[in-house]
Amino acid sequence: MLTIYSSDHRLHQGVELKDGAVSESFEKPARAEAVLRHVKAAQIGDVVSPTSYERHQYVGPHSARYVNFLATAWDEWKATGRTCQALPLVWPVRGLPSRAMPQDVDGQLGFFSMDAGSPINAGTWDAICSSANSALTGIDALSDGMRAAFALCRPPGHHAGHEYMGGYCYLNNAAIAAYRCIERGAQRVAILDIDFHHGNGTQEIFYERNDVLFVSIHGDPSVSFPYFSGHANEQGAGVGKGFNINLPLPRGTGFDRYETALQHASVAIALHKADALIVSLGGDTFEGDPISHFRLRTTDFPRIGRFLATFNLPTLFVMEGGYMVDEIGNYAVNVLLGFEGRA
Ligand code: OKP
Ligand code: ZN
Repeated sequence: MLTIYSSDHRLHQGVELKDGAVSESFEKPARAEAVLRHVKAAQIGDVVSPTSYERHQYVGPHSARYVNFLATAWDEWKATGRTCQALPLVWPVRGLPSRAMPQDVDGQLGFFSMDAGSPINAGTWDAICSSANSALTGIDALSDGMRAAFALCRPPGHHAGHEYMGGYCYLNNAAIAAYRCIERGAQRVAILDIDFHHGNGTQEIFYERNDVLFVSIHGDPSVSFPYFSGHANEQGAGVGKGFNINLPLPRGTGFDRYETALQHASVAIALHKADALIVSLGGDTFEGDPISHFRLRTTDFPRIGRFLATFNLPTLFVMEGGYMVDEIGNYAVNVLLGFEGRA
């Protein structure tokens, strides 16, 4: 399987607010490096750098003004005399009357975010472009006839919505790939999100569409991030009604229950008659993940991969979360090896 990876992800190293203090983000460069090491050790296939794409490839899934904000926020922040990372600290929550875009960067940071989990620094824009471009390069390989590819994206993307960043995400790599897939001629695409966290951004972007099916298996949002999205009754709207399927599972879920959800997902994906499958792949369903609450074991990951292979679709794997750095590569690559029938 072809892997697409750029070392430009290292240009982005974030902070997060944890236990009342600023600390190094769980979403750090060592994650992608660990996955790359496992890709090489398992000899999963060639590793190539992403092609570069114009910024308009991100517009559609995202608004032009949001993409422009991401591209310019660091310079705007720097121009105010600050050298620390830029974090949002105020949000237009329900009850506040204005939805007008503020003029200064502090206001815009809140306007274009869902939480303070996506800091912006000097290298963020280049890193997030390399991540999105990896997904675009992967989907182009599929459109050219390849059976499967692995976009080793970092930062992740599935929490990023049409006009907001959050949850370590900025550009929604899977959604950008799905748009491209349709641009390249696909009629229908299915996105299966198997990161521990609900892919709220991907859900939002395709909520009113019937050509892109979104199915997500994740921790019940009543007790898990992102809290405000991911319930089973969010089923899509307008012509998209029925084309958004959330399968929330309780804390402590192990493979038995997980497998039942995977089977539900596979039935929906088969009915959709998709031309391609995009898998938002997280390693944070593992029992040892420091910020997640499922209990999948090492041997469960190849089983997931073997099961996904039975869908018989051109498949792009897009890396999302997974925070047990020493192990994340192991789980991600074990899904791929299972998919290829090698584990
Ligand atoms: C991103 B992905 C942890 C609080 C939660 C955000 C989690 C984002 C997960 N101290 N922070 O879906 O893996
Ligand atoms: Zn996650």
